Amino acid sequence: ASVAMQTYAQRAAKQTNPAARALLETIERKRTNLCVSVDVTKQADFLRIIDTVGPYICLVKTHVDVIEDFDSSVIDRLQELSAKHDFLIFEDRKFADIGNTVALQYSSGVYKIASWSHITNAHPVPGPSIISGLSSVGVPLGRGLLLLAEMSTKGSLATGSYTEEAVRMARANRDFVIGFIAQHRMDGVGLREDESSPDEDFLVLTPGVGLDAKGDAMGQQYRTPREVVLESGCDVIIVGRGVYGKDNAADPDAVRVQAERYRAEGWKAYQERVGI
Ligand code: 5BU
Repeated sequence: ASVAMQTYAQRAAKQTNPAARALLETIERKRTNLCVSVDVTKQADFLRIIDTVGPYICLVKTHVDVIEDFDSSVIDRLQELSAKHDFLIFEDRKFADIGNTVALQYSSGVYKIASWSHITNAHPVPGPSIISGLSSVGVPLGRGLLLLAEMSTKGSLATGSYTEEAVRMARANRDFVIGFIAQHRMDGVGLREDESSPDEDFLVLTPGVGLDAKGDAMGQQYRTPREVVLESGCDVIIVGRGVYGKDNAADPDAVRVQAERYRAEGWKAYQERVGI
């Protein structure tokens, strides 16, 4: 069966990258393909939202550089919540520089991302050297990398041959590149005429997911969990404001209700896709 028709458990068993395997196992164990993106600026809001959505997610996505009162205790608390609720961590850093620089940005500085984030991502724009730089830090730690093959925004330039080249770069670095941030499945994308279809399983994590809005005032575009998982074959739905609202202080009950709702929608779309 094509990868899109296999269960998360079947796919977990075949993964060689530890972060990819752990993510698929977590999805299967908790029966959730929901990743919540927590883009808030106060550490108390950040940690409260994560504690509330924890039971319903496989993965939390962070932008730690937007937290105004950041200190290293935020990471300690985040790791405690990851253990308490059984989810993985994805810092959405979108690296985009030369190999030497991204290796430093990934390992060092204030955030030391590689030391706590199971998964991170990079723009393919610099070419394969960005993967070499990041993998020198991430592979020894058992981390996984997603390449940004497509974006959810209006007018995105990541289309066509750019997307195809991103997939080729991933195919050449399977020890570290576990998949993509994209809007569709990428299996077999970018194969040349003389290349046979490889037996490959790339994870596709998809932002730009919302049930109540079509977009925002700054170019974001939303599709439903059903469109993303069932029609486009993506594996994980990434939801931010759809879960915690525009108001960071939203009460935990409202946040919990939305997390349960997106979890249920995402899982139903997956079950329909694989026919279980
Ligand atoms: P939202 O509140 O659900 O719109 O948040 C979406 C999150 O996903 C936000 O953190 C973005 O930085 C991130 N994102 C995105 O929206 N679209 C993309 O193509 C990529 C990332 Br890549």
